[in-house]
Amino acid sequence: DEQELLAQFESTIGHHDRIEPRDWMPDGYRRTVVRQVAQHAHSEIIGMQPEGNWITRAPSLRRKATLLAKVQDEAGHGLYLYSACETLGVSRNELTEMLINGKQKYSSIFNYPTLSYADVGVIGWLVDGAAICNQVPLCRTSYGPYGRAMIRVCKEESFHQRQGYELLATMMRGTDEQRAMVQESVDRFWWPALMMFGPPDDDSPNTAQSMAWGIKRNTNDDLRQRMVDMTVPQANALGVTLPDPDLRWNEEREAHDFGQPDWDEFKDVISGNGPCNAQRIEHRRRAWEDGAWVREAATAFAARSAGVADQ
Ligand code: FAQ
Repeated sequence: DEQELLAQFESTIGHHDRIEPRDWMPDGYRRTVVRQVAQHAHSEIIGMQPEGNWITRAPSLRRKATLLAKVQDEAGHGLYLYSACETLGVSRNELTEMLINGKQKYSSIFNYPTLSYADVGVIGWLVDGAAICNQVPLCRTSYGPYGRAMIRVCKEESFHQRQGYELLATMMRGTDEQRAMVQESVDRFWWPALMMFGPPDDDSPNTAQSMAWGIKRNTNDDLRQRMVDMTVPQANALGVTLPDPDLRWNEEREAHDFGQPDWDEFKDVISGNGPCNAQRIEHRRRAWEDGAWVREAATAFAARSAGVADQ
């Protein structure tokens, strides 16, 4: 009965074992995993747009090939994550509809424009850097298909992060104008990158329950702190300044003190009013509509092939 199933579920969670698709789970657990994994998948897919904007304008063949590969990886991550979500009984079509209708979210960071080529490097360095901080612990998330997807995704994100850092290191060895481009981009992306970890812990409605269920392994503020501590030495090595006058090493805590992002701006962006929200969704809607004939043809072909197999 239900009581027994719940006890079994809680024992699995208590032992840090995985919940698998056919296991019994509380409705709230299922809803929360679907919400988080769907948002994650949507972020990968929408996240192709800001960098995709620079593919035709990459400064060399090598940079173009690298950027193409990275953006393709993001499509792959999105597809794994949609598959992980489908194990919980929602289809990719339904998920895409919920993205386009605004019923599900995607990461705030992809609602900012990419204004210069340095943004490609800064997204790799800071945005993929933040993604790694957030996702490495998710390899141990309690939902099996999500955790296993994260293992491969994290390996690819590490390549993306190095790619961004190497691009910036090259620009920083270039002209004064190139160094200024990098700094200007860091100034625009630093605070939005810190917002990726979500609202402060005392304003995060989902953290306590998601941690109790082992869906999240760390709080938002904990991971944000890790990101700052990881990034400061890299910024020094690059020779860029992080735009935070309150940023300093705290001997006692053995961690950096830092300022707060503008949380009103964050709320605006996640309610659909960021600089590029409308453009991102419009682009996705158009791609979805333009692809309808491919889905129809694939479905018709699959049905015909199945018919042939039956004969
Ligand atoms: N953006 O109670 P919490 C990538 C929402 S990396 C938008 O703290 P939770 C790789 C939250 O959903 C980016 N919304 O929520 C890449 C909730 O709203 P809801 C993707 C946000 O879930 C790199 C409300 O605020 N990574 O794509 C954000 O416990 C380069 C209250 O917040 C992931 O998705 C935000 N930043 O914690 C691709 C990682 N923060 O749903 C291309 C997995 C919060 O109740 C290029 N996700 N909200 O309406 C997570 O770890 C968690 O879901 C958090 C949020 C930490 C994002």
